[in-house]
Amino acid sequence: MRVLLINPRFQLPIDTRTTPHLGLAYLAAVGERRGDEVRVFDMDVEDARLTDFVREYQPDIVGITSNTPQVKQGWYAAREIKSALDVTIVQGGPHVSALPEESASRPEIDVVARGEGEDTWVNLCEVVERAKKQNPKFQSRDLLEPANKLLDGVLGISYQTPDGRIRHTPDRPAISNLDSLPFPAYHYFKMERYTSLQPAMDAVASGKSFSMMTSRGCPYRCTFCSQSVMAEKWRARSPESVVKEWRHLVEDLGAQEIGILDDSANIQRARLHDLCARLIDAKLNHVPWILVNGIRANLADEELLRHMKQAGLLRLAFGVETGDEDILESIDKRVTHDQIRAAFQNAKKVGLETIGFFIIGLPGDTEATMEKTIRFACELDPLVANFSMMTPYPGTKVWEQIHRNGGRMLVKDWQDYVFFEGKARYELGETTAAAQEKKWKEAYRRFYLQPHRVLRTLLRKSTWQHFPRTVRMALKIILPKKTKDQVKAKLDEARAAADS
Ligand code: B12
Ligand code: SF4
Repeated sequence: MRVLLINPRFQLPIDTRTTPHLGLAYLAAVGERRGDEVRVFDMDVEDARLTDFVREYQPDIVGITSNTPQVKQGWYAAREIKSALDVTIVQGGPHVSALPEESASRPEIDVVARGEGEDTWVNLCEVVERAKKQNPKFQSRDLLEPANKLLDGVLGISYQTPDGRIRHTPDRPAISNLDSLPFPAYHYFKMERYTSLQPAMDAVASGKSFSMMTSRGCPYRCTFCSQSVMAEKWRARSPESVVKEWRHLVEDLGAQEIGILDDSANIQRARLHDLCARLIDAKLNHVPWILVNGIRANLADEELLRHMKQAGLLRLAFGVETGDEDILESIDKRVTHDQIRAAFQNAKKVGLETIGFFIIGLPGDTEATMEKTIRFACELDPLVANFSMMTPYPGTKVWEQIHRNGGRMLVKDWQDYVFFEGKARYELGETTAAAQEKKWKEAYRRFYLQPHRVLRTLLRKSTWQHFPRTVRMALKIILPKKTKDQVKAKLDEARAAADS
C-alpha cells in the first residue's frame, strides 16, 4: 500500500515550530512495519505542490493531522487531493478528537480518527487494502456505505454515511504497552529543513534537534488543557526502551539536543531516577536534553532535579499558570504556590535553567489577579517566561464554562486559536478583553525589561549565537513600536562590539 501522511501548513505569528511532527513520525513507523510504502508531506517545509505530488505518487490512503489552528488547512489539503484523485482521506489529531462530527461531516474527509492513532491507522490501512484487493473498482465512498460493513470493527473512528448520518464507533483503548511501538521514523522527513522547538530549545545545526516521548497521557485534568481529549491514563515506556531510542538519536542520527515532550514526565519519580542512572551509565549524558512541557512542581524534589542535571538535563519547564491562589485552585492544577517556589529554587540551586508557563486571562481573572501573575513571574525569575493568552480550546472545561455561563468568544476562525498573539480570545464577567490585552503586554514588558534580565540576556553567549532570531522575536512580542528602533540599534552596537 502507498500511504501518504500530511502535516497541513500552519505558521505561528512567531518563529517556533521547526521540528518534524512526532505523531506523524509514529504513524510513518507503524506503516513501515506493516510493509507500506510511506511518504510524509509536511506543508510547512515542502516546496512541491500537493496536487502534483499526489498525482505522481498515487497514494492508496492519506492521513492528515490537525490541531485546532491547522484544521482548516487540513480540509483545504483534503479538498485539493480529492480534486486530483479519488483516495480515502483520514483526519486525526487533537482538534478532530474533540469535535469529530465537524470534520466527519465534510465531504472531503472520509474518516476521522479519534485519540491515539497508531492502531487505528494500521486498522484502516488493513481495511482499505483488503477492500481494494477484493474490488479493483473500489472507491473511497464504498468505505462509508453501512451495507458494505467495512468500517464496523474499527474502533475510535467517526464518519458520515451516504444518507448523511454520523457514526461513531466505540473509543479505542489507549495503547497499554508503549514499548510495542516502533521508534518514530524520521527518515521520511526532510530533516535538513528543521531546527528545534524555539524558544524552549536552542537552535542547533539543522536536523540535529529531536523530540521524544517517554510517557503518554496525564492523570491531571487542568481546566484549560486539551489533554482532556486524549487518554487520561498515564503510561510510561520502559527505561530500556527510552535509552535505546536515545542512543539511536545520538549515535545514529547525530542528535545535538533532545526535547522531551511528555505531558507529565515526573509522575513516577523512581522511574525518572532509573532513567537518569541509565543515561549516565550509557554515557549519553553529554547531549543536552530539555523538558519542554511543564513538569509537576509538586513532584520535583531537589534530589530528582540534581540527578536529572547529572544525566544531561539542561533546562526544564514548570506550568505555573497564575499568581492568584483562588484561581490556581479553580483550574484544578492541584499544586500550591509554595510547591512552585520550592521547585524553581531547587532547580536553580542544582544549576538547571528554568522556563515558567503563565496564562493571562483565566476565567475569573481581573486586572488585580493578572497583576499577581506578573509579580509571581518576576519573583520566580525563570530564564524564559511564556505568557499565553487564555485560548479556550474545544473539549476543555474552560470552553464549556464560557459557553455555559454566557461568555463571549472573540475568535471566530479556528486559525486564530493560537495564544502567542496579544489578542484576547474571549470575555466572561470581569475577565474583559481590554484587561487581558493590557496585562499581557505589561507582562512581557515588565518581565523581560527588568534591568538584571536585560543585562543577563546580553551577556549570554546564546543571545549572540541566535541573534537574528532572538531579536526578531523580542521585537515582535515585547516592545512598543517606538522603542524597537532604539533597542535594535543598541543590540547592533553590542553585537559589533562582541564580534570585534
Ligand atoms: C510539541 C508540541 C508542540 C510543538 C510542535 C507541534 C508539533 N506536533 O509538531 C509546538 C511548540 C510548535 C506547538 C505549537 C502549538 N501547539 Co502544541 N503541543 C505539543 C505537544 C506538547 C506534543 C505534540 C506531540 O508530539 N505529541 C505526541 C504525538 C505522538 O501525539 P500527536 O501529535 O497528538 O499524534 C497522535 C494522535 O493525535 C493521533 N493523530 C494525530 N494526527 C493524526 C493523523 C491521522 C491520520 C491519524 C490516524 C491519527 C493522528 O495519532 C498520533 C499518534 O498516537 C502537545 C501535547 C501532547 N501531549 O500531544 C501539544 C498540543 C498538540 N499543542 C497544542 C496547542 C494548542 C498548540 C498551539 C496552537 C499553541 C499556540 N502557540 O498557540 C501551537 C500550534 C502550532 C502548530 N503549527 O501546530 C494543543 C492542541 C489542542 C488542540 N485543540 O488543537 C496540545 C494538545 C497541548 C494541550 N494539551 O493543550 N506544540
Ligand atoms: S496542564 Fe499539564 S498537568 Fe494539567 S492536564 Fe495538561 S498536561 Fe496534565
